[in-house]
Amino acid sequence: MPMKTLVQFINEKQSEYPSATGDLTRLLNDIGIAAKIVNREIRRAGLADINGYFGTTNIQGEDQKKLDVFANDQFINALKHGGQCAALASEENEDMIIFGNKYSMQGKYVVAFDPIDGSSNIEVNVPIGTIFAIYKRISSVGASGSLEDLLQSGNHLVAAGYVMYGSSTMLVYTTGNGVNGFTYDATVGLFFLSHPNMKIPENGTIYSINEANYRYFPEGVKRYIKYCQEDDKATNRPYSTRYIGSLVADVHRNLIRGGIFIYPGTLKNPNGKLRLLYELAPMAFIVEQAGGKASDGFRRIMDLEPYDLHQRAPVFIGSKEMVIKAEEFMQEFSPDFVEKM
Ligand code: AHM
Ligand code: MG
Repeated sequence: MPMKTLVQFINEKQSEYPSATGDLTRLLNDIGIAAKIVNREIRRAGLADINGYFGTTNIQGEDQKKLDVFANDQFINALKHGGQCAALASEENEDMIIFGNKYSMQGKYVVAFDPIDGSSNIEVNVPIGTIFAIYKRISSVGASGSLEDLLQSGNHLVAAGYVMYGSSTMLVYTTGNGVNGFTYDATVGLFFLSHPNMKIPENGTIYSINEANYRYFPEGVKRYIKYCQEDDKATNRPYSTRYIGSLVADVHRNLIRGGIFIYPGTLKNPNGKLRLLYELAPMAFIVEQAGGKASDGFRRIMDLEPYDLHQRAPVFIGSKEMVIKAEEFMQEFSPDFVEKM
């Protein structure tokens, strides 16, 4: 059977919309090219001098790894020279980057991204990822991009996706019409459609959470964990724990197998750890498009209004029935927790 490439698939989708200009197609293709370059470098990690720290810290106060910096540069360059993107926000840059060249100012879109998600896993050869979120700008085409272009809720996402650099490299994306996954064939340098129309099981038996923070969890999360660990044949409990520590890889596994990923707010950090704009909103869009659910325990992640590029939010994301159950525990045992956010 002939295999469809990512570029062919994107072009085919565009042709279903007679009014489409091809700008989003070009933007997605540019992201695909940057992903290939980053993938090449990741595959050489350990051989090339790409492991380790760069000697700087980012806005979150985290040490930047060489690969964080390399990947960030690749995506910025791809977007800067592509001409479709007027401005961007990255985990690695405190402020948004506005492309001042005339070409980019004509771009209709802005992009928020996390160039390397799961950085702490780089030197131990565990899957890492890239996450991207594409919004249509609010400011006029031809003018400079503005902060309000990026501070839009997930409901305004035009497209979102992730790249997972795992045992194989995959690019998974949605434009709001289902989710499709592509696997990279390094021998020909192309992504091929391998996971058409991905659907997350409504229920699963995996829960993913960093349980080391248990004593700081809200009561609702503590009770939900106990629920996951109880014996009950009818609901296949006890569930299993799987925690990679790379959001992309944990969510990707749950997308295929069924499961829930939780990074809750804690008594120490009421908004949790993960960032709304370039981690949670795009992953929520993908999971919802695959039939799953993503919430902060009370509200849809997609409904949360960003006020800061690097703002954090708690997250419960994955199989619909599992997220609904976790929300019930939050609402019953930690109803005041939403106020802390
Ligand atoms: P990063 O983007 O700086 O790598 O941080 C995000 C990562 C997620 O991929 C992962 O889910 C989480 O941080 C793990 O955090 P923790 O080590 O606290 O469990
Ligand atoms: Mg990240």
